[in-house]
Amino acid sequence: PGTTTTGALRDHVAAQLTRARDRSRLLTDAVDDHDLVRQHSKLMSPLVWDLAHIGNQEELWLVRDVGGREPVRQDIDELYDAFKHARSARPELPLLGPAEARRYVGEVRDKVFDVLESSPLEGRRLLDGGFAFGMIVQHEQQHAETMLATHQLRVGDPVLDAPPPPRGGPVGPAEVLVPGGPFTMGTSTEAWALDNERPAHRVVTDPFFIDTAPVTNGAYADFIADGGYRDPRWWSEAGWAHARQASLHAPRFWERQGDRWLRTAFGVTAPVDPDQPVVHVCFHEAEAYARWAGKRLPTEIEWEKAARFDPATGRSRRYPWGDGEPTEAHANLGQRHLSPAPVGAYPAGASALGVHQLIGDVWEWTSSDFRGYAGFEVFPYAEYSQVFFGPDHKVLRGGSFGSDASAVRSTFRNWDYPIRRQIFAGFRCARDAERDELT
Ligand code: AVJ
Ligand code: FE
Repeated sequence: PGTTTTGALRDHVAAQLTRARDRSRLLTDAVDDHDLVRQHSKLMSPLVWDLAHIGNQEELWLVRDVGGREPVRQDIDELYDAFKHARSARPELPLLGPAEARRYVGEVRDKVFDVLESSPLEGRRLLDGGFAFGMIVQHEQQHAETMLATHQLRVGDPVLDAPPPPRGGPVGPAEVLVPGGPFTMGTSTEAWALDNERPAHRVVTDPFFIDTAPVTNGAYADFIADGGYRDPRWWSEAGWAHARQASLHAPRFWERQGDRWLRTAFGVTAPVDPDQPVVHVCFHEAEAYARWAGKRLPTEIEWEKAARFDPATGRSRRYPWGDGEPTEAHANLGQRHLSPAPVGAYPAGASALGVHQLIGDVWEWTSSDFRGYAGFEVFPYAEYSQVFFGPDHKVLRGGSFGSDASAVRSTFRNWDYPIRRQIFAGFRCARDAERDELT
């Protein structure tokens, strides 16, 4: 790569770092100091912890490792190590205060721009294609989504604002047939892909049907009205036990008013929009709905095939719509709106097979446990992915309205416990194709 391409990459990295920081600032400047330091839910860190943790990760990887510079604040590493203190315990720690945290992340960022100026962006795997910088951009954007989830849990007057999502539209048939056979899953070429997305590998599937759109609030309300939460037939044993113990009866943030459902989002209470994808359901609720509907959740293999496989060429695309980066026309991403968009709002974002809204709107629960692909290699640290592999975490795909475009791809894998619902998670259904349905 010559100086021009390196220069262009450097500009790209700088722009992405700045965009991520603008968002962190928006999310932390929107509330007063009291709201920054307090705990809005036991499931979440205080916002001021997320902010300084973002700076600390950036310091560890870009200032110290890539830059080889002296530490900015080595004394606080332990406070902001996510493995040292549970989220619920973080408010009691001697954290940097709001002003100190802001000063700290600013100081780190100044040094990072200096490191970026002199970094060759090649020569070492961590630097190739700007990977280390891309990893830190994605880390900040992932925490921005987490901070957005904290805002959703915060009680009080609205402090965030965004235009409503675009109108819905037709999506064609309710489900499409994905042909059986091989496709390429994962990636070995995407510069900023994280270790768990690698390597690219061939996977063979049976033919299956997948819903063209995520399950809507309206459809989910039918499940509730049909007594879905009271009927153990639809639930796994673990799901039923959890639903009873946690008194689940509707998605989180829904509230019954007379004969209709209201939902509160970012401090605003309004009737549930029947055409928007359902959000804030846990894996167990998604699984129960699917069984009630006579279907099942897709595996993550099926989800990725529906998103990437182009039957005309046999190739896997980078995104459902092709290889080009997401635009406003393709997907509801980046907190541009404060809710999922109604079904059919993104016809330009449909996959080759005609599946809509795979990227953006809501994270989609899959039936798969989080595991490394064959050939998985830890890179650059085991605590990003590997320590979470196993049966305790379920994979989610596609990103939400709160995910930034830099931190979601058709290969991107998110994971969480099957009981979690504070994340922006919904789902779509799939089913096996019967022999007489194969065309
Ligand atoms: C990939 C969203 C599960 O928030 O725990 C942030 C991302 N990793 N800091 C998380 C992450 C380290 C991670 N998830
Ligand atoms: Fe983190």
